[in-house]
Amino acid sequence: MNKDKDSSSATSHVLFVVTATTCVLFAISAFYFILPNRETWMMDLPQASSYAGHIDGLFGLITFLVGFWFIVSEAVFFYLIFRFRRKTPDQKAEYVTGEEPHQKRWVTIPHILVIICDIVLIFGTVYVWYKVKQDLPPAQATIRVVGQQWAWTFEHPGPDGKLGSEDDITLVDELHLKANTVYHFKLESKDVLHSFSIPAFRIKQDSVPGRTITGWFEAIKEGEYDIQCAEMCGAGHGLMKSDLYVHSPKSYERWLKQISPGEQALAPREQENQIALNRRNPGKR
Ligand SMILES: [Cu+2]
Repeated sequence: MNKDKDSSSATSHVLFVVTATTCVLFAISAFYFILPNRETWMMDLPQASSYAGHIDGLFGLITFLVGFWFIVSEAVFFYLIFRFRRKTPDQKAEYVTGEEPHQKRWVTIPHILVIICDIVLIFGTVYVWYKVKQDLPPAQATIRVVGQQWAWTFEHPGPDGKLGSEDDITLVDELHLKANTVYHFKLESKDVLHSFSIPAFRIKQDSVPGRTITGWFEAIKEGEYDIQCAEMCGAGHGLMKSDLYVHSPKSYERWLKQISPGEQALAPREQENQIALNRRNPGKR
């Protein structure tokens, strides 16, 4: 009988040690991978817009504050489990009302500290929200973005630099921007809700049928990035991937010259899709 109790208490000790070690290792590895390098913790996503660093800073702040309290609370939790474990086989659990002042302090003090952290987070959030979504710096160029099932159409200003004129360049699933230029985007939807998302810019904005939503971004790193729809918009939602090219001023001029002004050009991927469709339905055009 006593042997059984001894072995069950030994098992619970082993379980306790294994669980505690796993939690500690998990927390340490999470912090090891997350904190040293911001671009690493966002899974190697470059910070390609002027406000990407602000968004990442906010994520970092949330991770740090929540991570800190996670580690503290887990440490206290495991300490209490260990400290008040059953010491003799016939020991009964004690009923604690939690009404004594020294017991209430375990709730009130952490509560106040967590509320202070919340206030810090709210200030950070409002600051970043204002910067990204409410403050609209003057536009150096404007583009029109239209979502539909299941593609994005991008209208770029042509050589005259103005949107809504004859030389506009319309592309499907392909957007070209000039680096270090403040763009306003006019976002629309032809059918259902879509979400215009450029992860490298840290921007995500719903497009709503019947509304034109204005937003902004400034690309600060040249390169090729993904654009995707971030809202389930129907069976072909997964096909709504587009390509973003951020050019240097010279390469933008070159691209502008290459593409015939005013022509409704199909992006290469769209041409491929059309070819694939024709192959599948040879009779239909
Ligand atoms: Cu979608």
